[in-house]
Amino acid sequence: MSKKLVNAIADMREEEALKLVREMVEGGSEPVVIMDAAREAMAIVGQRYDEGTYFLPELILAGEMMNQITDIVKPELAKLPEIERHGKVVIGTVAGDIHDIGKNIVSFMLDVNGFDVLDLGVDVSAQKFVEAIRDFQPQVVGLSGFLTLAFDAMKEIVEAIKTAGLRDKVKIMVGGGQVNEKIQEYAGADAYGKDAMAGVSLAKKWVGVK
Ligand code: B12
Repeated sequence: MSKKLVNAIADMREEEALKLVREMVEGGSEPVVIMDAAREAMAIVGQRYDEGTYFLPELILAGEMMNQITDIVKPELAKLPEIERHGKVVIGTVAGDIHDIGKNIVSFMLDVNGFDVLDLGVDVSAQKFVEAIRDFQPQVVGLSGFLTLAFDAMKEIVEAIKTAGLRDKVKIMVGGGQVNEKIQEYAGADAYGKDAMAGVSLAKKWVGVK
């Protein structure tokens, strides 16, 4: 069933993909399994775009499918046995960048792994991050970005957090498409996470949970 879902999303068969997700939910599949299939499909979509077989309309449709799948799966989380909450995370796609598929997966995985997540959405300014840290008081901040110009935005956000006197209150992780350890260093963040599970591991480590 997972493989079928991966193919349906990757091949842009929207109705079939959503039907499969509903069937998987009804059949008791774990939300994480469904989201993992969706993530695998998105990687294929990305490849096809890079190879020149897919263009912007396919990417937009893929983004919409991801959002619809998340909407179907999210309510299922509430039905899971209550898990211990470990801490709080503020996350967002940085200013100038609207790619949110990867960030949404990270948000989702943090949530199912016991974190209260405040997702600020896309194109989030340094000011918004600073305000959210003051109000929500997270232990962890996640900055997502897929464009090259996101690297400077990440640096500006970390600087603004420093200027606001909040830098020692939070650990900051960065991730997304072309982000790597070098960008993490450039931005002045604490760590780089290559995927959603890496983000979960970092957050757990920082709040002292195994
Ligand atoms: C889908 C997509 C889009 C969709 C986005 C839909 C959406 N709702 O997000 C749309 C069509 C809107 C889009 C628009 C654009 N895009 Co685009 N897009 C892509 C594409 C194909 C896939 C990105 C994606 O979502 N991948 C799927 C996810 C799941 O990927 P992932 O990396 O595995 O995600 C994991 C990690 O990154 C990590 N992660 C992510 N965030 C975080 C955060 C933290 C804290 C942690 C720990 C981990 C983490 O966890 C994720 C889950 O495991 C990439 C190409 C590619 N192959 O990557 C181009 C790409 C990113 N886009 C690109 C460009 C240029 C654009 C546009 C400027 C195009 C245009 N001319 O308008 C606009 C940007 C507008 C803007 N201001 O942002 C370029 C960027 C080039 C660059 N160097 O800057 C790319 C690389 C394509 C290319 N090869 O040229 N795009």
